[in-house]
Amino acid sequence: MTCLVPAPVHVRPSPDDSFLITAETRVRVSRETSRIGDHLAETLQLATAADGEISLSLHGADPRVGDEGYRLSVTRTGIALKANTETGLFNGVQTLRQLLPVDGPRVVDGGEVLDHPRFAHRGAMLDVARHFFTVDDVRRFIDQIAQYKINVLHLHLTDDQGWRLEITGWPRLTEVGGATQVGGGPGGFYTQREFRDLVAYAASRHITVIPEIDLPGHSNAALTSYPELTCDGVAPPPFTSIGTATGFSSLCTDQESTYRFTEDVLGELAALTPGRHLHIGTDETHATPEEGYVKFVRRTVDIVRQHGKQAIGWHEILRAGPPEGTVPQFWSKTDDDPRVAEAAARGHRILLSPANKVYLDMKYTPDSPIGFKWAGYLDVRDVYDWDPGSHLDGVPEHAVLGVEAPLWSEHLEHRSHIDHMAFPRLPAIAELGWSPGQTHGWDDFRRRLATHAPRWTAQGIEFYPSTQIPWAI
Ligand code: TNX
Repeated sequence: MTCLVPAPVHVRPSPDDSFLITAETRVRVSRETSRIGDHLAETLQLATAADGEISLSLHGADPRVGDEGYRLSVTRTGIALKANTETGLFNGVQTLRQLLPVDGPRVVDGGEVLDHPRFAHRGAMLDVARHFFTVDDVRRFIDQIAQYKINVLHLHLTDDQGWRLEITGWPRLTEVGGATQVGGGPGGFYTQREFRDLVAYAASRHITVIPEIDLPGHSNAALTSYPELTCDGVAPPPFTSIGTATGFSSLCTDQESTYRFTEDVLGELAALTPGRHLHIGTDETHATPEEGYVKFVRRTVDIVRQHGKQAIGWHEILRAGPPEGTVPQFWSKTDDDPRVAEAAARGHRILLSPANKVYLDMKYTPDSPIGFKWAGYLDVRDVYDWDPGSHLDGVPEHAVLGVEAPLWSEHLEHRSHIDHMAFPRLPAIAELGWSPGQTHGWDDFRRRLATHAPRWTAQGIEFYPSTQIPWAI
């Protein structure tokens, strides 16, 4: 029980009380717990039954566990998992999986765990625009992150180098805009059906998808597809370079055709998205005149609201003075941003993705084979050792919606690159989002993290063996 990541709120190990799972062990389920019970039984390759030693229950959980937490108790005679919701049970199952040895007899450490999250939003972002990743790649990523109690997958679906989601009213977005990527490869896109399936797959792992359409900048793929979105009516050529030069493209904010486009795209996106949030980008708009930016963002936030959703934008969105309920996603390297602090004081919840702490596309060290370094080298300790509750001046813990780790894909060509950049850093960031501040401690964390390497290997995750982690013990 002392190897869990993220660290639980309370753990009371009782080593003499361990439980041995055998082929005869049954998962006891009722009608209301059958979905999670089936998931657990499948994971452990056990059968379910009306009676059994491993029980799941939606009654009698400690009220402290809230909507996402759980209570797990392991004794010599069985394992009992209690929660108030299916999501709570799912999170408890992830803990239970970590209590099982990777191989050998399936002895589960005895004791009690009481657990619930620190922040509501514990996210990972995958950029499928710069390099396209297939539905299978994304499913695999979902399975990887769900184990660490990450509950949001933000998909960066469009950028200068590619448009990755079918929009039925605007087919050239994917026919033309989806047909390439960084380096000039063939790119790709998700049909609406594939996208719905992905959203449903994530939901089965209790993960909400937040789709991002990056507007009005980062839009070269759209402009290439539809010249009427530009101010001069001339379609620019496709952009396939790695492009640290960002912010050069913009939708024409003075034309009504732009707003018809935005309305159609966000309308279709809202219909595909069960979650509350649509991400509208709004970052790095150096090619958009300020007045046009403010007008565009206000209208676009309004469109999102008319479709019953709330807008998230990179924190530049605050320049447009968006209404309460709009979530700014902070991504700078500074720990002092007066505009973000002022928004927090006005009641906005802030999503934290500080580039110098959680950008998973940064190199670990100067020797890393891939990645940027503009926000610094980020080894495991750099991403772990900071406090989201006091990181930004004037943004107290209660104003923090959560923590999200972006994985930009300019340098990521294969799924093994996702593995390399996300592991072991993403579990460290997941712990910042879930675990209470008083469990935080580098020495204990690195010891716990080290024990996860055999799990990753068993799952085929090609992680980076950082020299900061004592892997051998
Ligand atoms: C900045 S963060 C960007 C992305 C790049 C990333 C590379 C943000 C809102 N914009 O467009 O991919 O840096 O690290």
